[in-house]
Amino acid sequence: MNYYFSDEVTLYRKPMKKIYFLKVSSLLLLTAGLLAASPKLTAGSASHFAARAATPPVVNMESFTVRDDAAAGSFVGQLTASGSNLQWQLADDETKGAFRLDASGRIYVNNTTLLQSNRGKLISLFVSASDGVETSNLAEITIAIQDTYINIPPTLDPIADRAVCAGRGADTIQLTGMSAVEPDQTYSLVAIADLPMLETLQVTNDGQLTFRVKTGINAGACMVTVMIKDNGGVRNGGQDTRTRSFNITVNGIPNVGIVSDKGTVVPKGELLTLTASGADHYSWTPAPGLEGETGAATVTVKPVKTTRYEVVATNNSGCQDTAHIDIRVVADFIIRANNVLTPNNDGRNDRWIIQSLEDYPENEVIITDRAGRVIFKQRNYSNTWDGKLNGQRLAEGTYFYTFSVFNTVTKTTDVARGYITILGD
Ligand SMILES: [Ca+2]
Repeated sequence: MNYYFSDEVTLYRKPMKKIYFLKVSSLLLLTAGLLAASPKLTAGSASHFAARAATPPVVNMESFTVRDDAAAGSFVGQLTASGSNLQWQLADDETKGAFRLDASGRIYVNNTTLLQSNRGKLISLFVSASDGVETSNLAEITIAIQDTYINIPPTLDPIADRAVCAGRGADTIQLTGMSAVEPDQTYSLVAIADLPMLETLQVTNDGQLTFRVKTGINAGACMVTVMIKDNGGVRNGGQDTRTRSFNITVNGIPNVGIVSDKGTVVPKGELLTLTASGADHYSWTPAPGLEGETGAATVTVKPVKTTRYEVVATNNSGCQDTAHIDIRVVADFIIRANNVLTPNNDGRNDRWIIQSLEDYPENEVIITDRAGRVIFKQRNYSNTWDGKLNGQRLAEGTYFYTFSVFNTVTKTTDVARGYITILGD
């Protein structure tokens, strides 16, 4: 057997291929051992031997390319070497199994997963060819694994425009349709607004978009753009992003007021008209004394006790506010006075006496008979009426009084009504 090693053959090109170096070291040791044992060989440099007889095959240094999406069994290339009746062997494969080499020197794709995991790389196979007598040196064959991957852009459903009412706190939109498309990819979401109208704008990767309009912004609109980005890259014309935009419109809330045509302090049974303003639609809340239509700006109420009337007001943009008005019903006004007169000057019940009259300054007394004729009328009454008209005693019977006094607290006139019976001796 004759062996030939040439200094010109660089077997191991890359520093990373320590494993091959080790293998070749053992190969060299093995070769050296064989050489030492052979009586045909002359002494010489360990790496430089002269051939005596047959020439071993020499593998042609070739490079091949293969697409990363090639199917298992796809033909990659045919190796060539000098010599004939060659038997080929694969000594090592940098991909640990993406390729196989048949005995005739044909390289095929062996494992697509390994092939794809090496996409974009230039990998090495180490091969040798034997003619049955002589075996070639190990030769490095390089294969460029083309990266043909085209990333499909991620998906995100369109996002509907959103209208919000000013000063209403945070709002949340659930985004839908997020996908990187390729199952081995992940994605992330970001959102930006084109105008500085939002105090917060956040989107989580599960699609919860939250925003809050800045305090003090009562009207306006901005456009929010959401971008989904996957990790598939953009090489070979692929796309890794998609954007969706939508508008946020801020509508003002109504400034609602209520007025009463008779003020807010009324006597029991008073009929009032309440009118709300500041919005486009109104809905009065049912309450005692509120009757009839409750869906108009104006309602009539007849409270029998102090009552709060509330209205929900909505403007045409759908923003609402509420307002209320408290109608205070003053209690019935009662005076303490004798309701019997015996005008005989005996000192008892000779005059109509109102107790604590000094508490009612600015009063007026009117006394009528059954027919409604005014018998007596006096401003600032002083407990003097003696049941007489023009100095003559009135006929026995029932007479009616009206005692009016201006209430300085309620700014209304309190009226007490009752009857007085005039008896004879
Ligand atoms: Ca994708």
